[in-house]
Amino acid sequence: MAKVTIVGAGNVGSQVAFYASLKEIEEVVLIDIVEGMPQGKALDILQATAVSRVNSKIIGSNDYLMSKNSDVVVVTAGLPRKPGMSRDDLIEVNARIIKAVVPEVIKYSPEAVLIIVTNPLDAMVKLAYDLSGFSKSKVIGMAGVLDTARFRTFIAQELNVSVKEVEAVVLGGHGDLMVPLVNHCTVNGKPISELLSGEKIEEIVNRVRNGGAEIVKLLKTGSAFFAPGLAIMEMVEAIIKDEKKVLPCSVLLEGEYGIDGLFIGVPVKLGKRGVEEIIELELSNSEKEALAKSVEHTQELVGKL
Ligand code: TXD
Repeated sequence: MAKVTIVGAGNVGSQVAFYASLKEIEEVVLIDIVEGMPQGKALDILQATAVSRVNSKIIGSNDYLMSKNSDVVVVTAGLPRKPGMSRDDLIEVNARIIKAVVPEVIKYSPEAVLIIVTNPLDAMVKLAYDLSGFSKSKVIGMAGVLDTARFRTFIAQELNVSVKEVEAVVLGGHGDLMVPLVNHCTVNGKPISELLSGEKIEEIVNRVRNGGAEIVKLLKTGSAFFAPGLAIMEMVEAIIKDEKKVLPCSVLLEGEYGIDGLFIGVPVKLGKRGVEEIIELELSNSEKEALAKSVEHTQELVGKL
């Protein structure tokens, strides 16, 4: 059975801990620098498991010792955006936090798979990978599952169909240049180009690209956390249950999609060993161009580290 640690007990981290506890993962550890806060949230979650009548062990702590020998460590420590900010504006402050967190994590869990969530995502996961010395299969960024869920939501809303019938995938960096793959988006197996006008599709693609900012603007304090929390949970489950599920994640590419040395969102097979395969999809010329733009931007961002 598995042990999962979540570093950063804020909005996203505490959601992940909550979902993980309800799924009866053997041990869930929630860590934060704020004294008392992870302990308080862990106690609250533990009492929720009593309501649900599930047996989970959940511990809140300020001490990384409690994370010892985790199978998966999720890093959500870091500042979220404020209205008007881009994810990239967080690079300096969050790089400092990743530099403080990753050495502590790897000291106690040298065999873990790391899931990085902190923004700007593709730069932070690259930084975590460099700091960890882990193999590339064990350092993974979460963004694509969330961006894909946003794409599916908007398509289902527009066509008034069940979201279960919508299949989609979003590639690229987790920023305004992300690439929702229109040619791979289907409803009940039918391509969306047969169901929606070109303008409507473009409108939806733009809404997906700005999906995070739309929520930040509404919330005024903080950013999205329910969908991100569940998206992380899907990745955690795929790993600890060795599901071999294909999910879009930010991973180190070494030649795949013509990209080398950068973490970029692409579909990967997740299992016990982390990233077990990178899936290369056939892209149209316009999708290739859009991906190249997103990659170029990520490259610039990583250059600022
Ligand atoms: O798709 C995605 N990848 C994302 C990313 C989706 C949603 C949120 N995304 C990013 O995750 C967001 O832009 C932030 O950079 C992180 C965390 O977002 P969250 O909404 O959870 O932020 P909070 O509520 O402010 O929580 C951050 C917590 C807070 O409790 C801090 O005390 C803690 O991080 N923190 C630390 N914990 C441990 N160690 C250190 N050094 C530390 N610094 C801050």
